[in-house]
Amino acid sequence: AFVENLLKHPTFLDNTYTTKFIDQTPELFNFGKRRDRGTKVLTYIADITVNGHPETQGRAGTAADVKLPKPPAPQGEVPVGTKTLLEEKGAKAVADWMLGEKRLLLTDTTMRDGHQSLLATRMRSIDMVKAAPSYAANLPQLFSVECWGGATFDVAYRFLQECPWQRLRDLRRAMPNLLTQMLLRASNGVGYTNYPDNVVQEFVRQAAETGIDVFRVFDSLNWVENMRVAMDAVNDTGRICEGTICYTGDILDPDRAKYDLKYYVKMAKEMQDAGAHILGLKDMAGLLKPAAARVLVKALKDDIEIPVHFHTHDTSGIAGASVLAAADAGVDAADVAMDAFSGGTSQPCLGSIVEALAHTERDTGLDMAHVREMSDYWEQVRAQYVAFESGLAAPASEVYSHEMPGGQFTNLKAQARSVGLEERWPEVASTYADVNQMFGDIVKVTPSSKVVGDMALMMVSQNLTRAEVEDANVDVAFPDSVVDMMRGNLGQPPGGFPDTIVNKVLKGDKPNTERPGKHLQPIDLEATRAALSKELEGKPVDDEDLNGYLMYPKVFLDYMGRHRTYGPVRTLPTRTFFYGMEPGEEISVEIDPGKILEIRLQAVGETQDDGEVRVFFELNGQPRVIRVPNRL
Ligand code: BTN
Ligand code: 3PY
Ligand code: ZN
Repeated sequence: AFVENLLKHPTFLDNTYTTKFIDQTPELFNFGKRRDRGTKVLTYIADITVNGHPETQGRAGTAADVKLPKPPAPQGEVPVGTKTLLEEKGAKAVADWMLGEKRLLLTDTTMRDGHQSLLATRMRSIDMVKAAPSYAANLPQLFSVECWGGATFDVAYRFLQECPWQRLRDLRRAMPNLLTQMLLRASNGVGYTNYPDNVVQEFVRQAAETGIDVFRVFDSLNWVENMRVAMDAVNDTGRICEGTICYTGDILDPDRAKYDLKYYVKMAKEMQDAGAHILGLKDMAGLLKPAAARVLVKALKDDIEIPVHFHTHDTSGIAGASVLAAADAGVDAADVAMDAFSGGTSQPCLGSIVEALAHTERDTGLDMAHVREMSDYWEQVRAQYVAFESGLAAPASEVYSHEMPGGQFTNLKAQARSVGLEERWPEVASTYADVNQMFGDIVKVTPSSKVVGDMALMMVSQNLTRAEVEDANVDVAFPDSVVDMMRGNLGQPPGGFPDTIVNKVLKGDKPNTERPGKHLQPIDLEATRAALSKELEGKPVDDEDLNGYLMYPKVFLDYMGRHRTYGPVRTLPTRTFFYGMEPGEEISVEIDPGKILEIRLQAVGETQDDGEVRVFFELNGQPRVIRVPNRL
């Protein structure tokens, strides 16, 4: 193919060939460009079949475990839902409607926090988009479907080789009557550090345009000052702003007085004054025990006028009781995950909450037959991702001592394992709690939770105690993320960071205690678009791609590079994506709406002298041979 490209190149035909020609003409190597998408997708399948997928290698699970999941059939016409109300009457009307509902309203988190917390965020779009029409038709009583934001944005590009915007567009189209919901880390966007204000604003604008209705906005240090840019941007779109307080500590414990009832009620009022239509109560680690939930929700309902939406995690096994206590105290909405994606570090079980409240004042109105059908589908979906299961087999009451968020707990455990600290997990957990105290007892949620985790792993691996870290005479090499946070680049926690640790980390440098965005220059969006287009060899850059690049420049470019080689691999069944194909196997791939590729793997050849393997396919009945390197 190289020679073919070379011979056809206009410069070569022109006789202006020089020895520098190859160096100056990198597009010669862009074989991808000249290939059709069918060939690209076959190349991907061939590569995975021969070499395996780097993400599933050495993990539990085989192709034989994985069957094609079948979603329940949508019943009848698409009924009116919450999205209909937003479109007809606006965001404030949705909030007023929530206040008037007797039912406990439910958000289904399966497509976001459910798999983020249980399967390292690895659920692929195709498995979600297939379920969406059944959600629209069969579960119109849901308040919203959380399906975007948090870690899903990054993981889509980085590990799943798919575009998060396309996922949102496809879900939006398939669920026209339901509110879509995302998790937004305020000035940290869907990333791990503060972005310039105009990047945050542009991201929110695009998310609304592509399909988000409810924006749950939180700050990882509960700093209201640092939430206004994102909240204002949401309100500018006319969509629903869920201004969110993150819950930590224990309001019933006099020893944790920093985060007491007064603290939360005050922040809730600030959220209301800042323009929130709904108050989010985000218990990311699952620390809000039932008795405390009753007290907190009652106080919030007494003192603020906007509806309250409760989010928790079932890490300790008791979150269902907290949701029921909150419902009893008058909470307007709660987050739950479909049965097969619930429990453990995920949300409490949707079906069980529906059943628990049936025939009571807070009856959710959901149809259990449809819930069960949908959960059956999700069970089949979950079975496709065994390679990403964390192995957490039972409830973990230890969460009350370390306070790790649901999404981080199993992740940090895996990280500890990968650096050989598996047996020392209890130390990692208690050091995490020590680091929290050393940092002044802070809210721990992405990205602040990652900083605490980085510090804890470093201390355990280097056998450092808190006293040693704080000792001015002991030299400590702090992780970059810790230095960044102490400089003030994630903002300020209530009361600020303690001087002892700031001085030690910054070696006497002064931290910035103002809002980080105040000091970040706005990005020139059009110049960035032009530079990106050049980087992509002239490919036009639309607003979605520009926003992807602004959040994650390197991750986005790597994704685009692979996309040029492998094409729209998001259309492959999950089993094929992670395990390739078996000889004799046939799959159908809808590469475009209505355009279906029938792919049959005939045989895999021996590795040749040049290290390549020929893989024999039939594509829509025509024989095709693809050569891929054997990299094993
Ligand atoms: C990923 O980034 O890990 C997922 C995308 C797939 C990368 C492809 S899989 C085939 C080829 N082999 C590799 O090791 N990487 C690429
Ligand atoms: C995220 O930011 O991804 C979270 O889920 C925080 O709880
Ligand atoms: Zn969560």
